[in-house]
Amino acid sequence: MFLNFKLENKGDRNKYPFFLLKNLDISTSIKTKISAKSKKQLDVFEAVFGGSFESKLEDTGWTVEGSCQTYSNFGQFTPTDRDKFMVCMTYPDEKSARISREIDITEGVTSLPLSLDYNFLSEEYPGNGISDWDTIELIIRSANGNVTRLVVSSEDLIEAELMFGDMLDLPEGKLAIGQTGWQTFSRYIPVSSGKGEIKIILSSRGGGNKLHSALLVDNIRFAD
Ligand SMILES: [Ca+2]
Repeated sequence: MFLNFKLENKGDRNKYPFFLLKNLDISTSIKTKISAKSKKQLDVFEAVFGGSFESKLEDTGWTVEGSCQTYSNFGQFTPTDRDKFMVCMTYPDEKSARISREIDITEGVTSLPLSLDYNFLSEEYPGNGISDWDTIELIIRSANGNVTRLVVSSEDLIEAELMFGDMLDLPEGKLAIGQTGWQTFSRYIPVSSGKGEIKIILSSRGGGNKLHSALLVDNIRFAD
């Protein structure tokens, strides 16, 4: 006979999940296995990680360099998860903007399913006649020093036809841009246990007009 129980925590830190077992006669032993990537652990992690950017970046442990902050809306763009999202930009003529934070990987975990939603906006778009290209990077450094670095440039995205021309509707007026639209990035990242770091960087090579480039990010989670 097999009995399967599913235990889930939907993200409320103040309510611990529990089973109430009553009048259950089990004549054989019960084996339990709580995976290192269990839903409960992931939700608790999310509650302290601030991956949905609902609070000020500094209040949830993110370190900010350059122009990155949380917004309820940016131009016509709104969050993909809950009420706020994060925007880094290189307005008016900065070379880079980045956020980073420590991640503490549980003993025995060698790979993390990392997902996030992003939209890359850039004035470096053929329709604008600007072509000095900007890049976005996602860097995960493990406690053992291993680094996973994923980079994509506006040039790569335009060549792959993954960026399309649009107008950014700012309070000061409309601005011609290219954008990827909201995309979900999802990948298993090799990690080692201990304290590592996650870093997201937007960098620009040349000058822009008004916006230069912006990277919108929401819903960083450690789940498929
Ligand atoms: Ca959010």
